[in-house]
Amino acid sequence: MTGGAVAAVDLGATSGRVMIGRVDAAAGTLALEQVARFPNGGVRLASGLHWDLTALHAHALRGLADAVRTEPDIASVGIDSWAVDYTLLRGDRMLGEPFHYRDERTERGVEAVHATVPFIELYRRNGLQFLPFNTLYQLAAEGDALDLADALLLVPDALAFQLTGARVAERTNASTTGLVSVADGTWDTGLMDTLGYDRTLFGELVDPGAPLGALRPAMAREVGAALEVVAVGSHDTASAVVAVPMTDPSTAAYISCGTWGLVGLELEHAVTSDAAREANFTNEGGVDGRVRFLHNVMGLWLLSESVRQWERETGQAIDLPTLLADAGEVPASSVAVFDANDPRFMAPGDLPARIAEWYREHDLPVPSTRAAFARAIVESLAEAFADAVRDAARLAGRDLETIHIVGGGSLNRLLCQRTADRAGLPVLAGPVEATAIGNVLVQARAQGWFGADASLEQLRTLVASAYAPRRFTPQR
Ligand code: LRH
Repeated sequence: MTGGAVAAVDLGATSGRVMIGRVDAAAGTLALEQVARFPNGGVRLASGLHWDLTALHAHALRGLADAVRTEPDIASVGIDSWAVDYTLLRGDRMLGEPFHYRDERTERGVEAVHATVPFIELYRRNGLQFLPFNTLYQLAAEGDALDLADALLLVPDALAFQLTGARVAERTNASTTGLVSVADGTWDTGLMDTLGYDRTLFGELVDPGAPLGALRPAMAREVGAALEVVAVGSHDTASAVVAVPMTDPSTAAYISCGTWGLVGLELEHAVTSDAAREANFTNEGGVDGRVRFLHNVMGLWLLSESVRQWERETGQAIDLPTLLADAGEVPASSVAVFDANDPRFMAPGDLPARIAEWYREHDLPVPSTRAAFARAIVESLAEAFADAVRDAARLAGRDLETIHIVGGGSLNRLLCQRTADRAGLPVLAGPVEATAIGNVLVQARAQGWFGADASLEQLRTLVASAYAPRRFTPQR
């Protein structure tokens, strides 16, 4: 058999979806059908900002039931989500909803961890850029809950556990915890010991493509079929990178642009030089043991959180396409670029006020209209993207010819064009659903539809033909 259908559960910070992916490797066809979409976001509880994993689980079950009704021959299910966040379990019970990586508690954790293991040493061991919410910092802020727990599962693993009973740690997402060795991709038990984290909390590492088992009987009844769950690149960015239609990864950069803009390269070997550490570049685990050498840029969060604030202020919905069209009319030269990566922009709340504060501190004019604000955000993101592409090329010693933008940001033409202009390289935009496509393709390969040893390049050839990218040529 060279084809069939699989289901992808793809959870993003603002929404989740269940998609059916239909693949025929021999015929060279690939198509996605969205069967469910549901909202996601932070929920404030007495203990801080959390995710509502229980609601996501319920939505995933309903979505899978819709998928089975639409396509009774679904061969398997794969789950991906944002990185770093986790649930603690005692037996089968979840010890509360996972904390959201934007919760402030992580600050305490950073101090505690760095007091025990300085960042230079951490980087040598795990190769990760400093992000205050990396799992190892969150754990240092857990307190007593850690003593009660007997297992820790990252979000996609936690969902897979609820569905199947498997307690595993998928490797690409595990690489974002800070507790996996960059040298060999296994749990760094020495680091766990030093930081006082019980090694037995962490599940067996599995690779994308590994079977995780069939739905528990109670779940199968709700879904209408005992679907098999298969590990994929469960870190959404790892799945997205699978679906970047790069013909030659040695001359291409990618930007996986959604809530975050993940800007970097796919490498065969990690780069953990002093220069890479100083530029805060990360070496996350990719599918097939590739390295995702990248830097987190704040991403479309800057735009969406600003829009949320304006909507809160006015009580009126803002139409994003109209706002972006208006932003396109504002001359780029009339707005100053701000530092999109300033940590003050991370927390939810009044983002335009914090951007205005940044401008005042730097004696630069604050944009005077919403359209000008939106333009400033696009220009600042494009500049941060171009900078990160230049850094990546320099740090990895590569000569780049193209930049691929995938994810929601690939629909933002102004952002794509301005990134091309500011980087001086052509941008190839799309596919928008790269994460779900990567999830689908890793399952399709595990089903044997591509032949057992199909490379990522073969999968990407299919992506390029099914979703021809839109080209943006640099204008200056
Ligand atoms: C993007 C993402 C990113 C992580 C962040 C927490 O969704 O997974 O790769 O750094 O969320």
